Amino acid sequence: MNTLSVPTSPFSDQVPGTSGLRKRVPVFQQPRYLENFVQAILDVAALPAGATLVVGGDGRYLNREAVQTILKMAAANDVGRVVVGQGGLLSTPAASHLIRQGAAGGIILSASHNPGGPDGDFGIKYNTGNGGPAPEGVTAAIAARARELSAYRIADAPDVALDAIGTTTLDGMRVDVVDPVADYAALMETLFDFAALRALLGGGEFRMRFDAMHAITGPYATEILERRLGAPAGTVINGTPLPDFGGGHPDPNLTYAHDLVEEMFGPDAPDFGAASDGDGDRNMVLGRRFFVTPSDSLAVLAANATLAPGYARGLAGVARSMPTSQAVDQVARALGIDCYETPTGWKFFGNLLDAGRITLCGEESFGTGSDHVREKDGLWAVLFWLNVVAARGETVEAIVRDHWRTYGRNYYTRHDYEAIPTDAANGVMALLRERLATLPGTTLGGLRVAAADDFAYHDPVDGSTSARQGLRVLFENGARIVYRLSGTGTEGATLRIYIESYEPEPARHDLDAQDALRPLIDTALSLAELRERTGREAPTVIT
Ligand code: VG1
Ligand code: CO
Repeated sequence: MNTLSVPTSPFSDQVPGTSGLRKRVPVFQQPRYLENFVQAILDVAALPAGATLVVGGDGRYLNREAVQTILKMAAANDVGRVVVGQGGLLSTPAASHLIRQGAAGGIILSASHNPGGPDGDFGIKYNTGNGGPAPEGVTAAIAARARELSAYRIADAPDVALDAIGTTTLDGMRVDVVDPVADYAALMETLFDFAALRALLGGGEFRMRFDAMHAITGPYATEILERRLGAPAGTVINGTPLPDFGGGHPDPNLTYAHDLVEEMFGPDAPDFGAASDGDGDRNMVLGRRFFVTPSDSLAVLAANATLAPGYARGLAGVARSMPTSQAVDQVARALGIDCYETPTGWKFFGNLLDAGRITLCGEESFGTGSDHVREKDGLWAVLFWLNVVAARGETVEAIVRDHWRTYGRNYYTRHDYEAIPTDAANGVMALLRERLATLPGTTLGGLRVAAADDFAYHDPVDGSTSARQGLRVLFENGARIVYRLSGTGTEGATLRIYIESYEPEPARHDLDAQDALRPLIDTALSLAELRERTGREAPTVIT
């Protein structure tokens, strides 16, 4: 054993946010920065001797170097075995699945939808043995440990060859370099009707496009959609993962997935379009000249779940993050199942999934998932949609419009104000907090306020409470305005304003969401004194 104990001192900013520690690449390039955080993770994880750890990332700039460092530190900290994706690559859902195959935990390297490259973002997070992001208690313990570190342990050993599949050893620790796609693809085959999907995609009539945005889902989508399901070559675009995502912003929404959006809204649009994000856990689904909001997507999948073999037995329950629209609540009511409302971030779904209380869950931020893993899963959602389309023999647009007729339409939008000065953002939130108590019973923009609060979540499984999870203004007609500060940004503060209204009347289902929500949007801006306090005239991104 050639273990070095390297003296170190803490960094003041190693506090995980909504999904792990995300910082700009130069921050992670500081000597000892990554090592400190990894040591804090390993100390808190306290894996039993000989345990297995899964390691992999979305391939962004620094991924390879970070994987080598983590392997050497794992060896020095008595980890028995590491399972690592070939080339150091693993999508977040694939990593979750591998952890669930018997590992004690995993370290995932990703900053998800944030840009990559030398000036982009990098990130690292710890997932526990259930395959899910560490719960708040664990991330808080990691932050506390990082604040008191005085040394880290690392093996003085050569780099591991990551490009060839097979087993090697690193200073006594076993390292299995595995195909990042194989196990995940096999899992998908157990959930969806691959015969029906093959008939749909290989039949020559139905055309789809999948935009991998030069991020991690390229190899997964190519293997599953083109090789296993027979979609024509070229179905997957931007399919080669690049360390800087080709200079793009690997965020599957109408703003950043421009190649796909142009084609899907163009003259010869395919029947189905989809995109995923940097680490493969988000999804956007489009029909021909038709955008499916992530909130609607969750509701439609819940309503049609039994059409997919993996969900034919029905749903135990569903959950959505608080800012996600209440469309899925309508479906749960109709099905007579529970619907849970959790804070933003996938880690809050873990207990509900583990306890068998829910089968499907999702977030408005293009995240949908189920109990098959403990992360949201981009390609899974796309396959689920294709399964529903194949089973119903209808277009995406027809399926969604039919859904609205049955359940009503939840008009929904999110306005992001990115990179505003932290003081201004905090000022807006403080003002709103002050105003909350005075709002119930008053009328704003013609609507009566039923309740207003700072959302707190009481986990029904472990009894923990998570407070200050977003400010809500709830109107009597079911409309809502929600304000939150992002916990994934790396520059200034990002204020997110989520706006929703419910429209049961089919004759009014054809409006553009921005038009339908305009009065509420104006109310949201004036209540927050947003223009006055930030100088911003318009949001940075609208989804
Ligand atoms: C955002 C989304 C949240 C999501 C998180 C991680 O967090 O709003 O719903 O769970 O990103 O997704 P925030 O704190 O910036 O609002 V990913 O695909 O970036 O891991
Ligand atoms: Co992601």
